[in-house]
Amino acid sequence: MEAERLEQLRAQFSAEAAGIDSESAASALRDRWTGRKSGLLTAEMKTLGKLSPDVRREFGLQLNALKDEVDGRIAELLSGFGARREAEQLVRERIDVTLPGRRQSSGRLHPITLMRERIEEIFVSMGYTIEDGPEIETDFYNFDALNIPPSHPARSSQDTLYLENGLALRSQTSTVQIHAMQRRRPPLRVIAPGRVYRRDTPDATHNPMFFQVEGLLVDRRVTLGDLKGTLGEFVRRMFGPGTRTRFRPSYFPFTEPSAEVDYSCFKCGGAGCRICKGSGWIELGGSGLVHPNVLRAVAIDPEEFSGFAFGLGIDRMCGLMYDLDDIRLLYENDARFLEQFR
Ligand code: FA5
Repeated sequence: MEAERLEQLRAQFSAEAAGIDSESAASALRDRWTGRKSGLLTAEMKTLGKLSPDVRREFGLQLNALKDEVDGRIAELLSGFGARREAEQLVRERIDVTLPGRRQSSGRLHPITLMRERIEEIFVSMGYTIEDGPEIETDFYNFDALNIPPSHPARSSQDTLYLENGLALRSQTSTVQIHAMQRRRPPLRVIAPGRVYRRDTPDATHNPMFFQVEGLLVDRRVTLGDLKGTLGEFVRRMFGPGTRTRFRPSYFPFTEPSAEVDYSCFKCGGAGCRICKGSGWIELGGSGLVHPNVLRAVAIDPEEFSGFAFGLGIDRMCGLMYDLDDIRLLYENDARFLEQFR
């Protein structure tokens, strides 16, 4: 009777185990057969107490053997499905370590910064130091000390951006000439790159805020020849050894004599092209010998000392060098534009 019951249970378990097709079904099978509370074999064990001692021992041994078979089979099923799940997961989450990594984008120096650094390198190698000055100035630095008379149009609010209390944004780096001569006594050679502000209407060659670099050298017996030699050397190092300069008479209140400086086009060498608009020459900036009144404003004796000064526009240099159609691009902060410069 008990032997029959055992065979029946074994056959039933085999049939159920054969139909198991998932890990969760295998877990459910385990609960159904060996679960502590309501497992079929657990219930069968509980009936042992009602049997006679001889039958109980025999049936008990066989029931335990069946339980071992059931446990073994269920463990086999579970580990089979577990292994399959792991294998599937490995395939699903496979990482192709041979794929190239994601490119990290790093910042670049702004074209104005690149140009300023090239200019600084050239002048520093010629013994110049780099000077700095405020962007907000009083009338003394903006005009008086630079020999700009009270009636001069540059003082008008149409040209200069005034702030409160008579202060104004500097419209040229020439203001740093005054600071430099107040800070140090001659002989001195400085360059001063920096931002300047003008009430200019923006267009392809004008920004209301742009960069200039000022140069100033004060010593004994400085001549126009020194100025020409210095700017000539600068353009040769900047634009190539064959670059020539030309000086055209001009007027600035703070220099006498004054000159506009041009250099031969770096693209066509002077033959005439799109960059130089067919003239063969490109404007570099203003220059001249420091006016005696400017030296007097900072208590330097013009009988003993003389000097030269120049002021160059960095934005336009940048525009020409990088062949930009419009220098306003420099301040639009479009990453696609800025990424191109090194
Ligand atoms: C001056 O600013 C004088 N301070 C230069 C100078 C210094 C003369 C020392 C003598 C001695 P100017 O206004 O020409 O000069 O300007 C110089 C350069 O600034 C120009 O050649 C041009 O390259 C640049 N520039 C002028 N206005 C603008 C603007 N709105 N946008 C971009 N660049 C400009």
